[in-house]
Amino acid sequence: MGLTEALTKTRSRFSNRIRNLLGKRDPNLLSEIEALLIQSDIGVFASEQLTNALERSSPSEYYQQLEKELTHLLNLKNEETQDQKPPVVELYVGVNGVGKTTTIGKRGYMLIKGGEKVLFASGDTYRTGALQQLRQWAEEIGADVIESHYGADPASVAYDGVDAALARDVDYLLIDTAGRLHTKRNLMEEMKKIKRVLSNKRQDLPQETILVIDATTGQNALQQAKSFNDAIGLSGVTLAKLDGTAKGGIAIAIVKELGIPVKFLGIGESREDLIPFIADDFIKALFE
Ligand SMILES: Nc1nc2c(ncn2[C@@H]2O[C@H](COP(=O)(O)OP(=O)(O)OP(=O)(O)O)[C@@H](O)[C@H]2O)c(=O)[nH]1
Ligand SMILES: [Mg+2]
Repeated sequence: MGLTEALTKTRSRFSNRIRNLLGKRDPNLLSEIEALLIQSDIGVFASEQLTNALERSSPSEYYQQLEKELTHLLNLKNEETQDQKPPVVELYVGVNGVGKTTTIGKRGYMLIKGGEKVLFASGDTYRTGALQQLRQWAEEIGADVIESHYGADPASVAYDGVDAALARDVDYLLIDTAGRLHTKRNLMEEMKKIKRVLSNKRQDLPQETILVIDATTGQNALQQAKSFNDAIGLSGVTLAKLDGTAKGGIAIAIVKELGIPVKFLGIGESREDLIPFIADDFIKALFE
């Protein structure tokens, strides 16, 4: 599945409805457009800004103008990552069932295809099934996985992961975490501890803290991004399950309202189904 196909529902909710709106001679056209933009999950802030930008054009130019402004708005946040010293440690966090483990599998595949050596570590030690799932992904794509055991301390698994990555000369260490704990321990506290242990190990670790969110949950996903960012600091977001949802506009709200870059899009369940987020492509697919 490609991006254009994955965005089918989002596009029909967004672009088609805007086109319909533009076809009508509505005296309140701009406020109708603003309402529609907000309903498309792209956020109040971005919607207002976009509508204001339209005021300078005539209605016949609105559609093109919207596409241009959206691209502009998203590109503002596209920053290049600096040279990272290996192993690059990517910590994946998020509430249960959003797609963390699957994202790691797909991301590993993306890296291995690019010639990188990849190691997985499972910080989800609360379920034996979680370890098994990550091991299966490692086997499928040819990544290494460090053994961690049911009940082990996730922070110590992360610590051992870095040691193993250094010893084996690995380029990328991808760390999976739990979405729900079986103890009363707070998920955020646990994530903080993992980050602390990593940065004590080497100051620049982890280079990436990536929140995985489920695109089908819309505004709820935005709220999760805000809470995780406030609690542990995020370097990026992966928007999983973009295929089959009409709520893909949430990608724009995350960048614009929270200022967090969207790094990857999950567009299916197989190993090929993770793509880098490129603002121009995303907007183009949305307006196609
Ligand atoms: N359609 C679709 N399904 C996805 C995508 N990413 C993950 N899934 C599915 O979502 C379900 C949950 O994925 P997991 O990777 O197990 O989620 P998790 O966040 O690791 O879950 P926990 O470990 O229980 O917290 C699985 O059935 C995945 O196949 C995606 O981009 N598209
Ligand atoms: Mg998992």
